[in-house]
Amino acid sequence: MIFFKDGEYLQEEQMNLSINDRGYAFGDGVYEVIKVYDGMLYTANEHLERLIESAAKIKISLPYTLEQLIEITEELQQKNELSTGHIYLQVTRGVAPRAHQFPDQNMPPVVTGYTVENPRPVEQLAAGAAMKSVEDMRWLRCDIKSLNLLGNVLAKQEAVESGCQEALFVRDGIVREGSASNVFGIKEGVLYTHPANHFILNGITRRVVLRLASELSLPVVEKEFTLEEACSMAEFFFTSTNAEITPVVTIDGRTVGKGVPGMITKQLQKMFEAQIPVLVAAGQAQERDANGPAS
Ligand code: DCS
Repeated sequence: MIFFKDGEYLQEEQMNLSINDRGYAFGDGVYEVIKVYDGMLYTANEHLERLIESAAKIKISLPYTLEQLIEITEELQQKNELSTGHIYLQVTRGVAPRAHQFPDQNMPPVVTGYTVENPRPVEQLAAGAAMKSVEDMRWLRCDIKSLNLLGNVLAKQEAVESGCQEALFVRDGIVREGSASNVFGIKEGVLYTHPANHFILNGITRRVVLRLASELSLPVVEKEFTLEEACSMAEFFFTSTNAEITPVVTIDGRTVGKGVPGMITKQLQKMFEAQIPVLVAAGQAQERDANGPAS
């Protein structure tokens, strides 16, 4: 595995991270997870723009332009021959003796990255998942993709311990998002999701789903809804870079809709697959094979 650190591509044993890295001491940094399908980056621009935005929101000035970040991401994919999986990029405020305030001198941020091979979760995409509601105890800047994930970690653990695949954050009675995903409900032909404000991360997959809904002429309402309303939706699903569009079949053990992935959810999954360029190419190849050699 080849890692990226501050402009260099290194073997694991060459990776040298400081105990005084503010990411390690305070979780003082931001990160991104970028999907790769069959060796091709998916929505990398959006992810890297969000990385720059997240860094700016916590007053870290990234030492790379968007173009340079794309180059780093591509290099990591190529050097590790990553087929299907993701690229993890992290930026911390840098290295300085431990003190809460920003370091006096302008420390350069520490930028690191690596790749992870992982297949699409095809079984869960087909069968659906169970969610468990958890009190949202995170801070109020959930729009920042911060390294501080304690609230998310504890929520996910609670969900897993109850035999669920994902946690459903509820704050002030309102359903916000998953521990590492956004959530959507469908009722009477309308798609509902939480507005993109400081209570949630505006997911890149969320944005893709909103585009697909508009292609499908599916009305979208971005507004708050309660846990009770979530449970009474005809269909429910969560979205993320790795989970794509995962149907939800139960919330807190209560059946959602018919207790199987919903029709519109399945339609959105199909459209999602169709817009992954490589899957489109593979589909066309299959069609060509079925129709005999191309003329
Ligand atoms: N909300 C939270 C809290 C998340 O952590 C994530 C992604 C999302 C929503 C969905 O965003 P994307 O659609 O842009 O992925 N979490 C990343 C993570 O930590 N691992 O994989 C994705």
